[in-house]
Amino acid sequence: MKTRVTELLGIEYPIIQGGMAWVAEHNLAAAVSQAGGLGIIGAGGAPAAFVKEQIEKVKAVTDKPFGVNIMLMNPEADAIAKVVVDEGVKVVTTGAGNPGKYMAMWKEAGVKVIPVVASVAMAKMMERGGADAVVAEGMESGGHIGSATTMTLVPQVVDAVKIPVIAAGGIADGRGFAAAMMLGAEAVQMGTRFVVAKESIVHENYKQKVIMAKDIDSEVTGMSTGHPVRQIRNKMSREYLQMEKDGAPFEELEKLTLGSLRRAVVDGDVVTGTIMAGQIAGMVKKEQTCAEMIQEIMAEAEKLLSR
Ligand code: TUI
Repeated sequence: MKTRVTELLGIEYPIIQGGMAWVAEHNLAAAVSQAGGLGIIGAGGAPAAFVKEQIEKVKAVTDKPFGVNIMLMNPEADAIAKVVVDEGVKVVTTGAGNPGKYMAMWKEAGVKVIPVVASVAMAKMMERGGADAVVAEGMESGGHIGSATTMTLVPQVVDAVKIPVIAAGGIADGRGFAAAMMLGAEAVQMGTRFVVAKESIVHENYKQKVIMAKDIDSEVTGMSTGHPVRQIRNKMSREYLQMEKDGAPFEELEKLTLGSLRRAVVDGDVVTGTIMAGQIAGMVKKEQTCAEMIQEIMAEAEKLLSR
């Protein structure tokens, strides 16, 4: 299936992997790229030196294109923005902020820039700044989210910009893929389904929480702090929401979640850790290889789209 996004990125299938902090490391990124999608290393809150190592590890196992996601709240974002240029990374996606100040440097180096946006205004600003495409991410997504749903955001962004739009949030199978295409998207970004991939190094406890999750098992913390984060409900999310309700100061809430994503992903602490996942977790039921996932989604989507 050819779209402007497959052409832009030189990939076989219009499926890109979300830049999930702690989750999207070299094994997952390489597997998605090898399977014909676009694998992404998620820099999350990691130091620049670590991101550089991850890039080298992906390069060692695949010649296929891959990208790096820069979470812009990372204090080392400036350094990581330079690392991607020095390492000759072909694609950068960004999250949780405005990558405007890096755009000229990346364009100069020939890096394809794909900011993740949660609003039409941000999509237009990114297009003006020279973005090659945008990911329009709905609030069905896991992790840090905006407030519009995928169903409403994607067509509005498609109408507002000329660059290709990649849909994200609530997409995990061929039906979601086909629906995104109907909304005008030219690729999809998926996170939650790839969390449970065989190649994903995520702790088995975390994978089981995603696999066992039902439709309404996620909730959003941090509405009051301006950093809403979708995660699977557990002791940590309940405690956080209770503290928010009680009017706890921002610093105290921050302290509660410090290191909590790592605790869940790496240590498998799914009680006091934060289990970031999208609403579509309710439909993600099996561990498969990235290639199996991509093949299954494309076969189903092609059948639906040819009806
Ligand atoms: O970035 C994400 N998802 C993320 S980042 C993340 S790491 C984290 N960990 C703990 C607490 C908070 C974050 C986990 N999940 N998705 C892309 C995304 N970007 N969603 C929303 C936005 C966004 C928000 C505001 C993009 C731009 C923006 O603009 C703000 C501005 O500077 O004007």
